[in-house]
Amino acid sequence: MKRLIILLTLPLLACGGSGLAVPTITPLPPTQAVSPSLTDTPPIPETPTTQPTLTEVPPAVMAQFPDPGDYEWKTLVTGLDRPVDVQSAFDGSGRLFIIEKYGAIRIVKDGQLSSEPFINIDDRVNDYSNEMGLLGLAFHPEFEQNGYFYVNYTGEGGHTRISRFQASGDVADPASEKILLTVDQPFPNHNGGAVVFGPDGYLYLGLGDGGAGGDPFKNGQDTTALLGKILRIDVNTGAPYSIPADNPFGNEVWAYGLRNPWRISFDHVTGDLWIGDVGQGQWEEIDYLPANIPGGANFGWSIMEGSHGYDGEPDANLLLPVVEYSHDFGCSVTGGYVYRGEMPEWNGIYVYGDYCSGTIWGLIQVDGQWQSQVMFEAVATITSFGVDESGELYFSSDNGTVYILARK
Ligand SMILES: [Ca+2]
Repeated sequence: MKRLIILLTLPLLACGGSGLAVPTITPLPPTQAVSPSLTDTPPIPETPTTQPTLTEVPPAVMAQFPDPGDYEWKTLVTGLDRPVDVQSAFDGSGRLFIIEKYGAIRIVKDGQLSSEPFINIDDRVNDYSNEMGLLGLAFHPEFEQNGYFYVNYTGEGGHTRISRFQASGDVADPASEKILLTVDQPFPNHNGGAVVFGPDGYLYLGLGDGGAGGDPFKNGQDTTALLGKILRIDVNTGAPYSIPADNPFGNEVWAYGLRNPWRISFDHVTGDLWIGDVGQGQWEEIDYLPANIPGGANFGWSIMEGSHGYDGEPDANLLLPVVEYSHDFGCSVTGGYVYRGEMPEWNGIYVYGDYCSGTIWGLIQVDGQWQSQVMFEAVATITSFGVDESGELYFSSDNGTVYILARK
């Protein structure tokens, strides 16, 4: 037991900016006039096979931010046990699915939290460390017909599992599990967690660099390793899946150089990919990959932490973040979503936050320049954002509550 405790403690000490590792609230800076620092539109990643096509500035993006004073985060439901993800099945049912880290998924419908879980797999979820547990959820694009959904959790030995389950109505059978992929985790932290279907129908997975601090095995830059990556697999062919022919390295890897991509999302209007990559000790970053860019983008870790040299110096092949903020403003970025709901003044704004400080920013691109602005401060700890079938925006908090963005 003593050996286990030492193993668990070291990585957290060695890595102040790790995922969900920092339990305390970081005080906000005295003034909120300072915005996160911005970089210009990122360079196009090196193209392994075909010529890239940069999309124009996404359509239907507001050129300015709404007055955040006109909005608030209203409590949707409370009393959850460490909710870490909010997802929709997009099956017309209007249900929200809330992950509880220990291993259950709960349904919220018409603002009511169901007493019976959608599924509970705590018998196989290993959540003995802060960044471990049931971490991510995605519904198959044809969920309404096939009932398939996919989860990312840490299981036996703390290793990552990507599994498929099948639902019927408001319940899913834990015995329906089909394990698609297991990835060994050398340390308890930096497990990533994101599971998202892309507009191309492939399943994208966010995996961290394996943990400890400073990427000791240099997984981020190793395109043969599955850690420190965005993976892309075809779950509709092959057994249990196949590798798309246009993956850049002949394996599951789609993009690399990531430290802990806890949350990623696609804008369903533009097809752009947004990544919140948790920083080491100083810089939290948002990465952006325009639609139709070929695979093989290198987001820099551990050569770079944000736009700053870590193991090395920047070069033209690295895709630097479109926005970053220092640990004066938080401790661990929680990637969000481009708002596509019913409030037109928010349309096209990418909303992201910080787990510790509870600060929530908006991010837009105007005339090719990125602009980010503090929209809300210290709402609550932010574990994940989520959207419903109408595109309305939510976030979950360690305090057991799920909030929805609404006009006052
Ligand atoms: Ca980076």
